[in-house]
Amino acid sequence: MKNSALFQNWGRFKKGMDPESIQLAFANHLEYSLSKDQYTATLRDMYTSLALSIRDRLVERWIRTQEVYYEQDVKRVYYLSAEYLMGRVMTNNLINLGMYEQTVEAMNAVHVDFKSILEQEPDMGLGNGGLGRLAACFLDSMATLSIPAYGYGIRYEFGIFDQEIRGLEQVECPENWLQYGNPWEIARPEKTQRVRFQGRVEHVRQPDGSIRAEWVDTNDVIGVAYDTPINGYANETTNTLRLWSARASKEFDLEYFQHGDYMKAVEEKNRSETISKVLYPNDQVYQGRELRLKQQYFFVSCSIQDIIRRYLVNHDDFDQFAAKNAIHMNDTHPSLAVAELMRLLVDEYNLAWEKAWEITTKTCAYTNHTLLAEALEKWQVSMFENLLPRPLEIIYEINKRFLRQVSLRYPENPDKMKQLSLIGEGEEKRVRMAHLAIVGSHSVNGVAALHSRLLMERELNHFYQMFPERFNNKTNGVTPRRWLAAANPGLARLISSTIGEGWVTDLFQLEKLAEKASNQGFIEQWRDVKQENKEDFAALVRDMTGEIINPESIFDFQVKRIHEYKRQTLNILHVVYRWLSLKRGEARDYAPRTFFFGGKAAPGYYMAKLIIKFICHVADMINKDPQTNDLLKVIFLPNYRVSLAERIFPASDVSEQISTAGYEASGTSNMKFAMNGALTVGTADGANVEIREAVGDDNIFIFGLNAEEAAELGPRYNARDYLGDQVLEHVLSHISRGLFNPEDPALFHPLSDMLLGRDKYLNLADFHAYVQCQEQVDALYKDQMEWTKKCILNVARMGFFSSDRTISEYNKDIWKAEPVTVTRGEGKTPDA
Ligand code: NBG
Repeated sequence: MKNSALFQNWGRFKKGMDPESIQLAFANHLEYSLSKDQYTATLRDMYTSLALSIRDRLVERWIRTQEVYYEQDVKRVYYLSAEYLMGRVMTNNLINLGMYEQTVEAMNAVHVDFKSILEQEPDMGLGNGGLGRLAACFLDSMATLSIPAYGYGIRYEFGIFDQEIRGLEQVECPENWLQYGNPWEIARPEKTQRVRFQGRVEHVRQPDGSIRAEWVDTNDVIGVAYDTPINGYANETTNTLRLWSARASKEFDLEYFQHGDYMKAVEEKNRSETISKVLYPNDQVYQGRELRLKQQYFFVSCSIQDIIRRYLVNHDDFDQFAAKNAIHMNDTHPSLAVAELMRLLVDEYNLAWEKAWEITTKTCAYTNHTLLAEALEKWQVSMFENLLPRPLEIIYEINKRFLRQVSLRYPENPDKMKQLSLIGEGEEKRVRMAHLAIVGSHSVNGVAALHSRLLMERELNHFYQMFPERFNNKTNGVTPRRWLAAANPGLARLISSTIGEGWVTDLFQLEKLAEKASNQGFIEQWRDVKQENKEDFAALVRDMTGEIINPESIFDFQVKRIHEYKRQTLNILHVVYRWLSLKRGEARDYAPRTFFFGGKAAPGYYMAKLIIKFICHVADMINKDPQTNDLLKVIFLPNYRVSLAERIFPASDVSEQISTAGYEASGTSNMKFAMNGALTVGTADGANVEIREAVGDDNIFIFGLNAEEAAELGPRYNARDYLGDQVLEHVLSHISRGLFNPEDPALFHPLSDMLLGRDKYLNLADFHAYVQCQEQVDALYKDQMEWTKKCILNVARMGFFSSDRTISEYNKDIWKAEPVTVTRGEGKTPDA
């Protein structure tokens, strides 16, 4: 309801961005929002007050942005993702608002240490790894490119667990990020959606003779919206990340109350609220748990209902739906969106099936993020029957019609039906979520050129033949605001003072650095920045682990989830190899190097946890060896997460990207490292291939089998073919005989068994090439001028890997939404 009187003062309280206004706002929130004074205010209170002050400034832009979207009835992009790995948001918000310097000044003026305020913010860790972080980078780019966009997801009460290393192994601790409240979000208890589960379906004949499905006797859960503003860089656009939190529905409780069972009612309430309790900590492993399926349907159903509600504000029929909405599925986790949109259009809004199907396929698009078979979601039909009977019927109907199309297309090939069906007929019937996503979408993309090609040629070839026009590639990117401007202020300053600030929104401008790559003065400045970052990082490592490391050594990192295909094993084998070579006094020209590892293992992934344990045992032994200490150290960095990553990339010299070719869909840390001036040691996998094309063969270390060779070797791989090197044999026998753990010599047996047995990831096949490559790294590092020149060229050629480029491509090819410039007219009322 419009109420002009209410808004007559609209705009009179506009928030200033100067240090004095920030200081006032800060003091105001400390006193009036938190009720604290100079004696009682803690650092956390100061963080909260500052966050609220910044949020006020976001809110002005946010309200205006949403008004403009309604006024202009724009086409909206909806990004559906089960994960958002946002990390901390304060610095990013300040940089995008253009008030970072002013805030530092404001805090200095009141003698508050700004850095320690930043440290108060917990990471918003609502994701596992690359997939969730990509979603976060995309939100930043969509807002920066002024695309009317919304992120939809789940407000997990517990995000990814905190990892501690105790007794040289991983221990998982719950991460309670909401413990002290979340000043960035705004709860919308009035914005709720009802989600149905269980029950049964009645097919009721209507007066006009048609049959209508009614999903009845359901157990409902309520989704409550929590909104976080996402602002663009140097513009007024402020989009929304809407996360759903589960709340018990009244009716659901009442049933039990009526039977007088108060305790049961409360228990049931708790049960429905567990839906948004915790993020599943598996990265790329499908684990068919019912609660996970509930999470997926819960957030998809809330989101699709919300999308329709918003559309109907400006429309009274669905004719414009596909023209006004793009729904993007980040992997198959939200692929029930296809069935849910169909269900709502057909059951709730009475559209004919054909019409609804046309709208659905024109609206939906799907990104595949993996080539690992074990990551593919295939939900048991029996689980669907119980939990989601009506969506299951819809899926069957989609399949029936689709298979008719298949048999028309391939009348003489009945196998095609089996291969393409949405229902897999194994020992147990299962819904193949990727098939649902592909059939229900007008676009299917992979996340790097190689990955997309392999999808078309191999994993999804049957679908590619059926729908070639749907398939495309969108190589991943990362946001330069967070990963360069915010994370590496020293380098950002040097770059801006050399080529101006345009690179922040047009990363291709970094190319202008190339002509400076051989300039001695510039090289020295560059090295100074890197050295300072490394010294800062060494201090952090000392605080975190107690280890003293040499800041002059090569800082070599492999940080990512622990996975066999990512081959942390290959890296640690080489470390042990290097150590043994040094012990044997072999005259290898090693440069001093610190090997850092970091990453979480899924709690149920035995081999991944064993790999962490092994790395920690090796580190424990090697770091105590005075004979080799000045040349070699190994550090396992506990609790790798976004905020730690922000410290790592700026301090890095070498980036390890060594997955078995053909398994890493893209990788994105490879881009963040290169953007911060590290040189890549990597296989020809994922986006490494495109990084090589961009920076040139001379500026990257690519080694080992390519994807075709690895696939070809796989079936006839025999690890023992690659022994024959004495040192390597020693390495392996030390592992199996327990050199690193004399108290329990069999501990790492499974690891050496894997490496010498049917190792799917071909560690030993790439080992020698890897060792050679690492020796080239040492040699180059000794020539600091040459080394730094290559670092500069890497940064200069990272333009392509900005998520702004990626998002522009998504928008041009898939979403086709018009960017909208938002301006804040002074003193304008919302209905003006
Ligand atoms: C991951 C891939 C990475 C890729 C990110 C983002 C999943 C399922 N996939 O290679 O393994 O960079 O997605 O696209 O997490």
